[in-house]
Amino acid sequence: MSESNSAAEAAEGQRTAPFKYTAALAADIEARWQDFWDVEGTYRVPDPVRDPAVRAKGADRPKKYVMDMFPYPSGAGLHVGHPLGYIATDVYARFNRMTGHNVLHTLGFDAFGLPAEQYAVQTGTHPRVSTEANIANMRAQLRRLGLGHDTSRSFATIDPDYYHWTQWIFLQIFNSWYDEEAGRARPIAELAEQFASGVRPLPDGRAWAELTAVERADLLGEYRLAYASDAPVNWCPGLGTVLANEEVTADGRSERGNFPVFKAKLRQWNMRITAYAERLLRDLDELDWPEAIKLQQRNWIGRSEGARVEFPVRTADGAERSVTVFTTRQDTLFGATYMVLAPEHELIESIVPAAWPAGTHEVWTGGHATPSEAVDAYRKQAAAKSDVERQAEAKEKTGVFTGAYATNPVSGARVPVFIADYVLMGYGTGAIMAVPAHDSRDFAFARAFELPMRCVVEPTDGRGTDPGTWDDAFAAQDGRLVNSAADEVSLDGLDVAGAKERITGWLTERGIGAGTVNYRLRDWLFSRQRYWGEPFPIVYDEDGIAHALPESMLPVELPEVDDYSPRTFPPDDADTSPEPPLARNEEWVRVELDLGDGRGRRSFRRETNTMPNWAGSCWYELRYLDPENSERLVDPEVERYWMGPREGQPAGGVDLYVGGAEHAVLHLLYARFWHKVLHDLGHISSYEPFHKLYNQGMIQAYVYRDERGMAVPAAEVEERDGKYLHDGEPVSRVLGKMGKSLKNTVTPDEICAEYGADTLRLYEMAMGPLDVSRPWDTRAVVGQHRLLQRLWRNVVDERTGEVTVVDTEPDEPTLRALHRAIDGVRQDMAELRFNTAIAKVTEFNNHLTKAGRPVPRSVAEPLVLMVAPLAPHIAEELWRRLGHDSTVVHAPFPVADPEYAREEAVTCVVQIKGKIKARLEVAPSIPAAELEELALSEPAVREALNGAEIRKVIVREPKLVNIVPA
Ligand code: ANZ
Repeated sequence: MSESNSAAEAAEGQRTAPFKYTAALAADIEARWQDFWDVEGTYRVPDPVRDPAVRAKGADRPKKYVMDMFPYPSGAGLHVGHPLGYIATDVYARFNRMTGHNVLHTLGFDAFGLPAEQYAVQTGTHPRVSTEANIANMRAQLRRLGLGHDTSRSFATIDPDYYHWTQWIFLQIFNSWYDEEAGRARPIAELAEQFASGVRPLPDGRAWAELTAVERADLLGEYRLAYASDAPVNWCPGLGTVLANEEVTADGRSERGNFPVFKAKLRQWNMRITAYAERLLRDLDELDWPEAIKLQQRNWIGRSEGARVEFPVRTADGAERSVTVFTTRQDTLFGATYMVLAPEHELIESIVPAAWPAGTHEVWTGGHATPSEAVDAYRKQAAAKSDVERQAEAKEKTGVFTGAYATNPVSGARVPVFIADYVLMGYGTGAIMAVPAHDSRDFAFARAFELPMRCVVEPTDGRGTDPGTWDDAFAAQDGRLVNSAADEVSLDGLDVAGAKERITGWLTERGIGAGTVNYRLRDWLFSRQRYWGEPFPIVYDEDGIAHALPESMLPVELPEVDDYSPRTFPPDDADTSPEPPLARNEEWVRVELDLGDGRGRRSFRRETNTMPNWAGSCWYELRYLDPENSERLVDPEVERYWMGPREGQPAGGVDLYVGGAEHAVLHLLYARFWHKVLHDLGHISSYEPFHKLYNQGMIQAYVYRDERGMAVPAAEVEERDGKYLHDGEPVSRVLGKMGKSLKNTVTPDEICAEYGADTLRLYEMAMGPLDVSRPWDTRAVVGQHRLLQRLWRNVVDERTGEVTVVDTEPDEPTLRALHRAIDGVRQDMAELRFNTAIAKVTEFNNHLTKAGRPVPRSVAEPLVLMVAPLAPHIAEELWRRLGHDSTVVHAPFPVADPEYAREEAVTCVVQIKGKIKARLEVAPSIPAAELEELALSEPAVREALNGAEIRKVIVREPKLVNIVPA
């Protein structure tokens, strides 16, 4: 539609039908009701715990807590793809309000993070200033969509009132340890007490009283759920910060900025999420989440059952030591013909001899004169690779002999010890027993290094037991054990499971091994060298001991600095270390405080790292419940009301959480972890944050590119005879993301201006099933606008503006159509099938249009009510025009009369070889399979068949089934 055209049309329309539903009328209606809802506080969620009046009235009303993954307030604002999920949750929340639920729905902002900080670095604008401006802009964009949020509960993670509690939670985690026996977190003070009283002996056998303050702090640090350690971390000199594993790409670069990332030993904060591995895994079973997301979490946690086995080894100076390996195939112990340590393994230094042992194979030495030379060279080479590169299946196996031998504990064989990069330090024990006959990587390595192989599980594919003749390892676990007998123990003849059990028992008895469970999950690196994040509530004393600040000193507010950027370094200079921006503000860093520990005022240095931007989103579901509470993070009774465990939701949690599938592991795992710690410490009753998770699809957009491959503005592309032209030149079209750089952004503001928010909402919901990605098509939006125009016309006279409904009784077909629509729409809405709900509303509205006006009030009203969750503004307007003086938002959703909702039955004839044997009354929409089953179980049919075998059944649903016996 060209502009002049639509303007002319509008003028014409204004003359002939001044009360037609147009963009102008929609704009008027929408602005008016949005203001009204604001002023009236229509969406304010009453607090049923604190407010006795509400409690009395709403005691029997079920609650519904609906939540979106909150947005990062980017400077670019929203495009039409962003609100897909927000509209969906809004429709769902509105539907639930109308079906008698006490609904909590609001939206905050996840506002710490890199973009604002980078913008600050570039422009000198304080991140708070730009972030708050972005939030204001986004709020305005969202308000225009008519989202029924309780805005009084909204907050941003950068609000000191909010991060006060983020810091408070950090303190709870810091001040806790995981008691394996109790299976939960407990206050660290209780552990210190156990040490002090002797109930729990110290690992090194000393008495607690003998320990210095630093030693005590170090020992407790080994247990705390938040702890500082010198672990190897991902250091990115180009960004000037360390990164979590998840922020590093498969080829070892930073996700953001694509700079090289190095492994460096730095003192950093970590969260002991690994303590919760088993519970994070187990409790997935209690959640109503997409299987795909559960699977990703399971894989991320990566539970492996196996054993630890000790292999004796002699150090270069003759001392007896042992290397512990982790294996999932302890049954193959007799087949372990060599060992591999990760290049970073700490034992290497002590076992490398001065010279190559006599008879060392030439390929084992890598051409180096001495073992230590070989090991040093190989370690350097390995340090430059990412874990993913190192583990690539297809990669040629590299490594080098350490010059040392270990002993296979069961066969007594002398096995050479190698280092190789396919063994990772961060997994298991960083050492493996290599079983080339039954592990493909070991097989490839053994072939390359001419190492012996021993078959210990008889192949079931007929290849024989001589690995010398094989092309690959026999990794299947369905064979029987062979070549696995020693004086003390034999596994021969057992199956793999039996062999695992026997050998594990044998190892355990001798104290040289034990069954164990290993997890792929790593502790969570929790500090960043950034400005725009939550400061840690931690100070260090002169001995470098970390102290938690007392609660009364929270929040620790972000101080001002002159320069927001962390110091960055040449991207490939690995020998650098991070310098956080907060460290530059000496006045803030050095403090004199009385921590209330009886030691009076002392000098401290503040922690200058900040928390990663995942922190704020780890617990926001709790703060929406009680956003103004200045005494506690959330009142326990309020939490119990909204999130507590109940029937069908044993772990409790938000009733519906909608967001993108890209958050499958990080955010959702971190949030689950924090929630569990808070639960263990008695602060909340639920032990999972999100009961039901739903991933909405993406709104995609066409990207048009010219011959040079440059994106051209999508809005300027014309379609002619199935070809796409820009400035007369042909352009290609592919489906992609929506974004500024692809020049295909459509904003909700544009669509609201052209059609109104109700049309936009309907269009987004009608595009397809919510969990499926769909291409945006601006030209199709008008279809939903026309639906609203027809709806309007069924109630309001376009020329006079008068309501046209009448108080006559609807005819029977109309009643049937109405109740079928109500029945279907109700089910669809409850199951988030908004596209089919819209189809049913459309069908019914068309029925009314065809049946001819005026429309009886008794069908117009339920129609308006059915539309209300989807298009709330027009529904509110029509509802009021129909004479109601309270809001449609809380009006009851219509209930179908089963008498009319029942589908009229049709008669289906059942034939056998073309002869009619029975007649069935069935629903017209009966699926073929169901009809077939019904026909076959019909007594008359069974009698006629008399047990004969059936060759074929022809179903022409709903009217015919023809059975052809053999
Ligand atoms: C001997 C063996 C024989 C193995 C065999 C496999 C097959 P998942 O299932 O992923 O836990 N492994 C252990 N630690 C490793 C490390 N740090 N880096 C690389 N590989 C490591 O895999 C466990 C198996 O991966 C272990 O079992 C070990 O090889 C290897 F026929 O031990 B196995």
